[in-house]
Amino acid sequence: MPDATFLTWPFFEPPHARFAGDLRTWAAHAVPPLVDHGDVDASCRRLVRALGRAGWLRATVPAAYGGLTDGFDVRTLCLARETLAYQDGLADFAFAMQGLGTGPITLAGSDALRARYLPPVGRGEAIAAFALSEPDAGSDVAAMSTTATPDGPGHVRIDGAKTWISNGGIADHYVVFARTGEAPGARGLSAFVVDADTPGLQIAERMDVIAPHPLATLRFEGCRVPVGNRVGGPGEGFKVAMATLDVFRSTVGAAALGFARRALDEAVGRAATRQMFGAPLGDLQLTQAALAEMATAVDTSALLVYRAAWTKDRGAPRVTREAAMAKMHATEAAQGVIDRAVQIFGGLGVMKGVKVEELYREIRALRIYEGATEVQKIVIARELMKYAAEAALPRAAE
Ligand code: COS
Repeated sequence: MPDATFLTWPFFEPPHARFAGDLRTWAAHAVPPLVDHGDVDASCRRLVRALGRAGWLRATVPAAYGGLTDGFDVRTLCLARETLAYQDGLADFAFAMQGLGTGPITLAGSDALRARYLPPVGRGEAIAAFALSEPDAGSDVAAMSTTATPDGPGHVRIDGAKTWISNGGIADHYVVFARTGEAPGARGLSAFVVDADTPGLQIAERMDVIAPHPLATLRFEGCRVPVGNRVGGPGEGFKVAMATLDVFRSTVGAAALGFARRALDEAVGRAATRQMFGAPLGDLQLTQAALAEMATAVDTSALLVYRAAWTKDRGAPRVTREAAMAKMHATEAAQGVIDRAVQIFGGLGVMKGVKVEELYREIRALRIYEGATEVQKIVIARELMKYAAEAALPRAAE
């Protein structure tokens, strides 16, 4: 049973603790039979359906469209991801992508788009995806080259490619970001919802990665989409993407936290039972030092993740700095915690089928996707510099 004492922290309200406790109980018995890491497409479809039927996906859409709370409750999203990641990476993935894939619609979509796309996603009857990255524009979003150009009355045509798209190949719809050219760079992008069966949208390639999940490159060739499918105003795509990432970056940190907490628990269990030099491994001071540092890393991640989530839930319009810190720290710290857990397991730690081996593969991509650690550093530093300019901090004499 994972440590749940953090739920008494002042960041949370009673419904949060209930949500986390109930989800933990559900996930422990419902998730294992649904997951086959050798068939990630079928597993994710099963997981989305089950998460929807059990009501957990209601956390990914607003109450007006069948959801749990008025807007995003970021603490609930983070608790869900942490709890599901503790159980299984694919369960976390299936949950998270429903929220990220419709996040732009929730935050900036028209009532018509919300009414059409959000309820089935919240019930687990449709699968969502977020298509931002391109072969030559991952971290540098403003450099994207996919275009959406006017094509007859009331339509645009989308041409280009998107890559590293989670749920690519199994999604029912994608929020696609494209250059519409209102202005150069970041100010000339717009977002559109594209149904998966729209002519001109093809899955160009399925991608296999060290912790497999549905992932693909998409190709758009003359893909006609009604202008009414635009999410937000013309030229507002970059802001829509960034506002969505402001919400979901904290949740990536939460998933990393779930992996790290699981690795810590596995390591403590191993240290308590594995005999070495005539005593449990945990009697060795080097093991104790490792466990102490791992536990501290887990708690610092939790503090940053739930600080960011709480700040957003309290109504802060932007949590760019807090979310970037949470994502950066929690993913980097989790990598270290899991690595040490593998070390404590010794040879067993790198054997397929052993949980820490799975965690070792699962954590790696989180330091890269939704803004690599290096991007988070840029984001945090820019926020500091902005603050320095606005607050007129004391400057050294020139
Ligand atoms: N929320 C709302 N608006 C935001 C925002 C946010 N978090 N961040 C930036 N904006 C706005 C800015 O205020 C600016 O608006 P104005 O044009 O009105 O001034 C506009 O968006 C452009 O911002 P900026 O000049 O900072 O754009 P850059 O191209 O320099 O941004 C970074 C660079 C690195 C910050 C950005 O490209 C980024 O976050 N990249 C990582 C993307 C990512 O996570 N990719 C992974 C794919 S998702 S799985």
